[in-house]
Amino acid sequence: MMKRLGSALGMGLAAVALVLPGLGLDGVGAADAPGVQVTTVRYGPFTLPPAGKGGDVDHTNVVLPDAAKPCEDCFITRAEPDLVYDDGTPANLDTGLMLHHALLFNTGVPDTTCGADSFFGRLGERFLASGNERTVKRYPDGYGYHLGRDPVTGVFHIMNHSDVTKTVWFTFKVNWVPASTPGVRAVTPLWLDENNCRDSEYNAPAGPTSQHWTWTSTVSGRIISGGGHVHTGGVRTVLTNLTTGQHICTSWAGYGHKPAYGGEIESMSYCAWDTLGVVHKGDTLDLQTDYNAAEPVPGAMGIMLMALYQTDDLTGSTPAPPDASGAVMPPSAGGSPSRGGASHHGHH
Ligand SMILES: [Cu+2]
Repeated sequence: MMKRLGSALGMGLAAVALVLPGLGLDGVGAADAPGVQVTTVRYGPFTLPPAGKGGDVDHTNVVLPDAAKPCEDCFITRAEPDLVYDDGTPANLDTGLMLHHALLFNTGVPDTTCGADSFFGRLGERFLASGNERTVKRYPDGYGYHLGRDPVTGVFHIMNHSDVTKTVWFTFKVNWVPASTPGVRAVTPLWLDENNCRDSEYNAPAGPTSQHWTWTSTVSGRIISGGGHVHTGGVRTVLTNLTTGQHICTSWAGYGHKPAYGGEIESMSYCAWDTLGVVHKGDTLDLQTDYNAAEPVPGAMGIMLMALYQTDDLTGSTPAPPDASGAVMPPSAGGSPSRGGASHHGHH
C-alpha cells in the first residue's frame, strides 16, 4: 500500500472512499430528532512516507473526484470530522500526523462567493471543510444542507511529521435526514476567506494583527451557524455586517487543553442560533482575522464557513445570546500556542 500523494494540483488519485453504512442508533446523533441517521464516510487510505520523503506534500492538494457521499437526496444536519488510523484511533500531532485541510465540494451547485473563473470555483460549492482542529459543524434544529445526486469532489492535504510511513483516513461522521422530511429549511454555505478563490493563504506578521476581507452579498437571509479556521498563532475570526453594523459571529481559537495537539491549534468555537445575523443583498460583510504570534506566520489562513437561510423575511427572532454568537470568549478559547505559530507543525 505504498502510495505517494500526487504533487500536481488537480490530480485525481485512486484512493478508495468507503461509506460505513447506517449506524443510526450509535448514540450521539440519534438523539437529535426522529428519523436522523448517522453515517460515517471515510476517505483514503492516505499512505504517507515521512516528511521530506514524500510525506511532506506541502502546498499540495490531493483531489478526489467522485468522493463518497454520506447520503443522497438528503439534508445534512451535523458533521464531525476526524483523521484516524486503520483501527479508528485519532491520528494527531502527538504521533506526527496533521490534517492540513479537507474540503468537500458539491459539483451540482455553484459556490456563492467564488465564481467559476477560478480553479476552486469550478469545483463547485464548498459545503464542508476541516482543519486539524476538527470543528464539529451543526445547524440549529430545523435546518440542513441539501445534498442531491450530483457528485462530490474532495480536496485533501495531510502531513506526516513522524519518521515512519503511516496510513491514515479522513472521516466525517454525518447526521442526516431524507430530503422528503417535512419542514427542513435548506441552508446556503457562505465561504468567507482572507484570500478567497486562491490558496487561502497570507502572511501574518509577528505580534497582534488584524486582516480584513469584505464581500458584497449577492443573497438575502439569516445567518444561522458557522465557525472559523486559523493556523497556530491565530486568535479569532470575526464576521460583521458593515452595512448594518451588526456583529454576526466570533470564532475563537483554543490552545493547550488537549495533549494530542501538542500545543498547536486545537479548537475553534462555533456559532449557532436561529438568527445570528441578517444579511440583505448588497450589504457588505467584513471578515476580520486576528493573529498574535511571537514570530511571523507564513501561509496563515483566516476563513469562516457560515450557513445562510435564504429568505426575504428578515424580521428575525430572538437575538443570539453572547455564548451563541461568540460575543464573549468561551472557556475553550485562549491559551498560548507552544511555539509562537511559526513552527513547521504550526504552518497549518
Ligand atoms: Cu489552513
